[in-house]
Amino acid sequence: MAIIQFPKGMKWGGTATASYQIEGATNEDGRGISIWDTFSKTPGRVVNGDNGDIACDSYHRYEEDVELMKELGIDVYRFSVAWPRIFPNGTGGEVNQKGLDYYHRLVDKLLENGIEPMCTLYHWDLPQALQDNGGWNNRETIDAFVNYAELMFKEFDGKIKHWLTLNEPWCISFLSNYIGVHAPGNRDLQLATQISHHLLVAHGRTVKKFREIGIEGQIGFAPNTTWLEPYSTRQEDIDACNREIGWYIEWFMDPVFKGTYPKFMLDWFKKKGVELEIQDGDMEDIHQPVDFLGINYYTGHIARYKENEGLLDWELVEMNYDRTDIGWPIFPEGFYNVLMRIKDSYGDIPIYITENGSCYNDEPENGRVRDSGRIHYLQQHLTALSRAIASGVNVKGYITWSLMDNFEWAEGYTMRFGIVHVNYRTLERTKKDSYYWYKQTIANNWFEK
Ligand code: JSK
Repeated sequence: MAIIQFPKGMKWGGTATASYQIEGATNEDGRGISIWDTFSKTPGRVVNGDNGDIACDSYHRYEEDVELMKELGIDVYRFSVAWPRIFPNGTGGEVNQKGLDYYHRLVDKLLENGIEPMCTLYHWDLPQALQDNGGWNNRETIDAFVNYAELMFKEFDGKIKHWLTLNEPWCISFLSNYIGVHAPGNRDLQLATQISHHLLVAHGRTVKKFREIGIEGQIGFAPNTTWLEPYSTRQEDIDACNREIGWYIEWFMDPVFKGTYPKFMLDWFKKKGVELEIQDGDMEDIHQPVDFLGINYYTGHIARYKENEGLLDWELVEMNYDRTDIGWPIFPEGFYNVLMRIKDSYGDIPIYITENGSCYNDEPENGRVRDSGRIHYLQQHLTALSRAIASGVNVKGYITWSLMDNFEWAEGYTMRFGIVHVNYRTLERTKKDSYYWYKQTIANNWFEK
């Protein structure tokens, strides 16, 4: 038996959302079309042809969802705003008041229940009208984003104190435009890399705007991370793993914290034929102090060098580690290593774990969901987190993904990450065993295993 204890003042949270993953009501109250509406309705893109038209119907059931959070005892709820609910065409003078009203209802309900809202401005639902104009490859999208962010800051000043610009910029750029698995589904390394730069400029200019207009609160961004441990001490294994990690961590964090791209990654992109266009002032814009850093971590593995035509030059070595139901190896040491690498590179920046969680597809039996796999995963990763805290990583809070099962992007409704089960036919919510375990852990600020 061992007790894992967390620091006093540690904030506990639940994240349900990306807007598109839970809200539904895609045709209501003037919401515009997003790239995920288009993508999910394109045959072959999403498992079973699933889409977010109904999802968890949180647009209508948010009060019930806040009740679930209240009983859980969380301090903070991380959610995202659907840009096309605010500006149906992405930009222009027309603000859709009904879209704003929804987020006011949600935020007010959270505040009434003593739950702090943490708002992500961009969690992947780009207005389709902007995509039709080149999307994130067009620098006009940067201006449109800053304009939308400014409106949100002013509208919710005093209510929302924690803001995130972008969720998982690696996914927005490379997964969506190089690997082609997420919307808009391109497969072009040059395009994807240029988009990663535009995203960083959009992030930096938004932070600048936040300071200029003097908004009360804190702002950061939430990159996703992974860890590959080299199979051997051969230099080529070490370098290949380092580049994979650097693709997520240093590529996105060095510009923000140091004002430069990491040379080892620039060299690598160049070798693969990428020519990055950086305009005057871009690096200064990106290099804005942020108040905190969000970290998303799910998985890692062991890998070795393997020559490859594409960007990646590694292959996984099957270690027969346990995997979650989505097939991702359970690798809590990677979580610790990621946090230590960030501390070594960027110092004591306050960190919120903005996502960490697991996919287990357990169904209710007689009203109970026995998701012991998820509890085990949480125990392992919270123990890794406590190691990082003991080693001086400045962790302010932990937010699990996800409050409830929802639309898992290209996997549709087949992959469940929630601590609350959602029946997608009846939309009934059922608390899983992990919900009760997490509730107890939050109440105690420790757990025993
Ligand atoms: C989960 C990453 C934000 C929130 C959650 C999916 C993801 C992913 C999913 C990589 C990926 C697929 C598949 C193919 C081939 C080669 C969400 N987080 N989530 N985060 N990331 N890969 N090479 N590296 O739902 O909305 O890749 O990859």
